[in-house]
Order: sequence, then structure tokens, then C-alpha cells
Amino acid sequence: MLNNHDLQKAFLTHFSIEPAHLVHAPGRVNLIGEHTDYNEGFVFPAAINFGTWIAATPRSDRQVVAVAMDIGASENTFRLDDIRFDEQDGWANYVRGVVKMLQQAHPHIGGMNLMITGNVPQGAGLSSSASFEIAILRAFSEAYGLSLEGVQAALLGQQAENDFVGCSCGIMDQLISALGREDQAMLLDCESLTFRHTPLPEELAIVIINSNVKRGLVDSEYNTRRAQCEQAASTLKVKSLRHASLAGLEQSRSEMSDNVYRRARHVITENSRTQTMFTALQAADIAKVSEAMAQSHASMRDDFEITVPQIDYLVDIIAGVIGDKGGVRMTGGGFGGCVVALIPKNMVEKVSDTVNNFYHNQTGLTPTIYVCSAVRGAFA
Ligand code: GAF
Repeated sequence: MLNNHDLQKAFLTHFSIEPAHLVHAPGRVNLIGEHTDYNEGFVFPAAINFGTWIAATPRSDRQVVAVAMDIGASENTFRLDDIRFDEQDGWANYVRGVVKMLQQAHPHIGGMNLMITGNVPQGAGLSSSASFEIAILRAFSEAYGLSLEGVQAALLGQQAENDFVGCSCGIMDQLISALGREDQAMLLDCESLTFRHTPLPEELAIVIINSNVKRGLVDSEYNTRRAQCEQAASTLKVKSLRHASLAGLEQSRSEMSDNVYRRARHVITENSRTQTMFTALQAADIAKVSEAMAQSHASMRDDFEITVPQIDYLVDIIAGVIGDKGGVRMTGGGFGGCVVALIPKNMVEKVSDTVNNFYHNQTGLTPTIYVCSAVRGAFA
């Protein structure tokens, strides 16, 4: 991973000019509230100390030249007047999409030179793409004095991903990348887009364990889950599952397939667990945090069916070590990726040893462990 000095140097070498702006946007870990954002429910993420860094200088013409340092300094150029999907350079569509959406809202923006690098593990459920989108928006906002606010930036990033890149994600990832706070997590109401930050108890560490399971079928499974949730909401005659209750779901059970019923049960119960966990964390009631995270994992495994055996195994062995002194669950969209654990700092070593000693033997995969901190978002 390069530091800012290397990034500046690479910019100078490539563009023969010093960068005028250096910006950063973090990735995120979701502590609880999975697949609830697009159901207008609650999520509880934190921005983490892995992210995207961009060096940028505005251009006097209407071209955007973006260079991906981590993909062999691959360069992608496009004109503001003709922004199209790039079939070859997948990564460039995040830049193109974001700039296209930004230009619709701020037609006076001009061209830009961008040198991009990052260290969010790709495809691990830690929001490398949202961090990329928000960093691009931060660069344009600074360079063209747009004074974008966090929620506006998040909505533009989401719009780029939904309408240009082609992934129907919710708003959580962009919002926390924009508005995270140091040492805090954020309870976000995805209907009103209002949020509350709360400090993470000092005695707990955020530990992320990457299962390194290659995620397959993520997009299609994600879209299927989303469609099933919408189907449930329509059967229950509510605007979104945010407005559904368990009692109402039970009453209408015979009107839906078992799959749709269980997807809805996950979302309804997850919304309530997320609020419970926020209150428990505020009160430093760790046993309650532990219970909420355990139930969340079981619900993702049994009702929403988005976990894989390797992830379930990680959760089991970590829970075996920490008991009710901390919490552990899968984090992110699912089908591989990472487990998040809130662990007493004095148990981190024991948990790491357990994971390193048992996970490989059981699965043939080598885990990666990141002890993280919660950081400030790009528009905070
Ligand atoms: C992905 C999506 F991008 C988020 O919007 C959210 O739905 C998450 O999966 C699941 O909670 O990260």
C-alpha cells in the first residue's frame, strides 16, 4: 500500500504537475443491520481505516483522465460531454458513473486528472466501491468548490452504482463512507436518512476476519433477495418491510412462499435487533450486544440464507472464545467475505490464534485478520 507521498509522486510522474488536492474516503464495516437498507430500515456501520486515496488536479478542458495505480497504472479517459459505459475497464465505470450523476446536479464542473489508489480488500464486503465513489465525489467537490454535503454525496454515489454500474445496492455504504466519525459507529435510518453516532466502548476492538472465500453469484443473489423483500412488502400491503410487523407477517404467511416469508422475517427481526444493539452499545451492555450479533448471524444463515459454511465456522469458533464478552457475525452482502467481531482488547490475540490454528485445517483457506479502528468519513 502506497502512502500519500508515493501517490503524489506517481501523480507528478504521470501528469508532469503537482496534484492540487489529496482526498480520502474510507471503506466500512457493518456491525449489524444487514439487507435492511433497501427495505428502508436501520443499519449500524462504522467507517474503517482502509480506504481510497486520490490525488487530483482540475483540467482546463472537458476531459477526465483517471489512472488506477493498483491496476498497473491503467489509464481511462473520457469527455464530460459523452460519458458512456466502458465495457473494457470495469473499474472506470465507477468514475464515469459518479461524474455523470454529479454533472447532472452540477453542470458547471470541468475536467480532472485523477490518480487513484486504495487498500480496501476487494470483494470482501467492506465497500471498496462505495469508498471509491465517495473519494471521486470528494475530489470534484474540493476542486470545483461544490460544497457537497454527506447525504447528497452518498445519494449521488448510490445513483451511479444503481443507474450506471448496474448494481441495485442500498444507501448504507456510501453514507457511512461520507459521514463516519472517528471511534464511533452510526445508526442510520434508511427511510428518513437521519442518523445518530455513538462512541464504541473503549475496551472493545473491531476485528474483521476475511474468510477469503471467493464470492460468486453475489449480484444475482443480491437482486433476488431484494425482489423477494419487495414481493413480501407488496403482499403485506406496506410501502417497504420497514413498515411490516411480525404479527402481520404471520397473518399473511399462507399468501407467500416459504422463502419470501423467511426473507421478510429476517428483515423485520433485523431492524429491531439493530436498534437494540445501538442502545446496548450506548449502555456498554456487552452481553446484549453479543446476543444481538449472534441472532443476526443465525437469521442471515437460516432465514436470509446469505452465509456460507466457512463463514458459519468462523463465527462459531470466535463465539466459542469470546462468549458473551463480545459479539461476532457475518458482515456485508454475503456469500463469502468477512466476519466482524467486537472483542475485548485483551482477547484479540487469543481470537487471532484460534482463527489461525483452526480455520485453515477446516476449510483449506488462509484467513486474513484486520484489527481496525473507526475513522472519519470524507464529508464528515
Ligand atoms: C451491500 C450493499 F451495497 C448495501 O447497500 C447493503 O444492502 C449490504 O450489501 C447488505 O446489508 O454492501
